[in-house]
Amino acid sequence: MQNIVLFGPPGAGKGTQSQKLIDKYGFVHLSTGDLLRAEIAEGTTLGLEAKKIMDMGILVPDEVVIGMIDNRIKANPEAKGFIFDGFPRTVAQAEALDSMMTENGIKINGMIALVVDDEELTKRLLIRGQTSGRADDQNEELIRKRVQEYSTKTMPVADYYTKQGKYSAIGGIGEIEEIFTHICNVIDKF
Ligand code: B4P
Repeated sequence: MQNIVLFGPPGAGKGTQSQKLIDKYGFVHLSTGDLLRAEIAEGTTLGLEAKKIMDMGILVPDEVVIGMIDNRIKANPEAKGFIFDGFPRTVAQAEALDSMMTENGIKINGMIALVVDDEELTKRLLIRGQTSGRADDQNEELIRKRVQEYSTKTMPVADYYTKQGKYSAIGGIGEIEEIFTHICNVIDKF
């Protein structure tokens, strides 16, 4: 069983590459962004609260996303492996993930970080915003807020995995297929 954390700033290609990894390796995809958007679409209380926060470009509270991930791990006892996309986004979430893994007798094999500069991120998200209908992709100021939130709260998660000897970085600019090949090369060595 392999459990991978796909890491990177908003727009780095995590969702894009996750889809390809699921097709190739049969991982169960756990994207906190997708789980939150599903709650919003269903109009749940959690979704209504999360929408307000996401539309401000800031992170939703740790306990909300940790609870969602915990439920999904427990709901998939037969999984060949999990791909964590957009989670953990804070050190507290990373610690909670380690506890959940231990509790379920599994572990994180490695974190793969997609490295993309801020200018390219802004460009990609504004393009996605033209068709995605996502309020958080439609305005440059909000995108900058999300990137800033990533720098202050999420970047320390990379150090957390580096200390465990589990961090690998990959250039996230270029052809999607080429980046995918680099990711697979790292996974195949885990
Ligand atoms: P997410 O849904 O995780 O959104 P994201 O980071 O913007 O998406 P992603 O990075 O997967 O997009 P991709 O690069 O694939 O989070 C949204 C919000 O939810 C957060 O701001 C936060 O409020 C909340 N949230 C989620 N998880 C949370 C957590 N754990 N804790 C607290 N809050 C949380 O795609 C971007 C675009 O780039 C696409 O259009 C794609 O086509 C394009 N692209 C991809 N690769 C490319 C390439 N190589 N070249 C050119 N374009 C490329």
